[in-house]
Amino acid sequence: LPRAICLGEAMVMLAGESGVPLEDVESFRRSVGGAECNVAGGLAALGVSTGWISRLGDDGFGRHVVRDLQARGVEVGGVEKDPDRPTALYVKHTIDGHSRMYYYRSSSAAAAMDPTFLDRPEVWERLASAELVHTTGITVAISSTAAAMLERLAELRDRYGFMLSVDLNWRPALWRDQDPAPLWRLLRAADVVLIGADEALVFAGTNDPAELRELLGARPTLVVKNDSHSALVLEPDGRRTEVPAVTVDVVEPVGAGDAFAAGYLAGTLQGLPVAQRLRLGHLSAAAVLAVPEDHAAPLDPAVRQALLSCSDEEWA
Ligand code: KDG
Repeated sequence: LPRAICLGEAMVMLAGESGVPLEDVESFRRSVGGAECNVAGGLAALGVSTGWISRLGDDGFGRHVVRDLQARGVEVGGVEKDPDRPTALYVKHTIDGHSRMYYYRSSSAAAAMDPTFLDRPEVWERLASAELVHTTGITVAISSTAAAMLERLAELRDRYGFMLSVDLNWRPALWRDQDPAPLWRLLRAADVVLIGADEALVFAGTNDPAELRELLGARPTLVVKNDSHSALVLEPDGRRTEVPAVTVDVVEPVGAGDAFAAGYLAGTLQGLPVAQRLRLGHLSAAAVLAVPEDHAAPLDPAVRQALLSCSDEEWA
């Protein structure tokens, strides 16, 4: 069974030609998106045996998602097919240099996940033997039943002993006037919280790591990503490690945060020193920043190794 599990919704992503108003786009390029499945693909690409757990419609889009993830080396034995609800879709469209996401997911198969979903043997067996389980704030937002499922996931962590990782992934379009209290609870219960400095400002009113520590409590290791500049880790014992990002020509940024999470978490599972976990995060993010999709082909292992082991001066 996989060492790492990612739990959350995947969607078929349709990308319209950039620069053309959406109402004039005639054909769309299909890909797969969804924060947790992006992380699953990123972990698998870095050699971590990884499963993705979720629900999909019993439809062509669902079959495409499964095929795509399997081709990226992700284990999908914990996926449930719903005969009545569809696989979610989302449209990503870039105009005037900004990407916008339009969701078609409100009554999707994944939105129907609830706490009993974790009792399915295919699911609890995987959770019970995993070292790491990763999810995001998106899954809290997609439905109140999915939010309740994640409360249960935090309880199961105490029983099964996996490391619980949560990326804030603040998506205002999914929250509207929902109460974010369940998301705060999940973040405070996590062992690792990944958070972007810009989204932290909107969600928490601060991106100062010490203030985030006050707000999120003593438990989680905080990983604060400062976009293109740097990322830092603030451990529960107060140790702080910061590593500058690598500079790339950005084609399209969506998914880079998930790739960063995959790199950081793969480095954690592989027992790398904290600074190298951050380097691996930056390298994975850079690969996604350079493509229009939400995920990218894995970096050549020899290049990756050379970059991970170079000196701080060479890295900077
Ligand atoms: O982090 C990237 C995701 O935002 C993208 O793949 C789509 O999961 C998605 C979402 O809900 O926005």
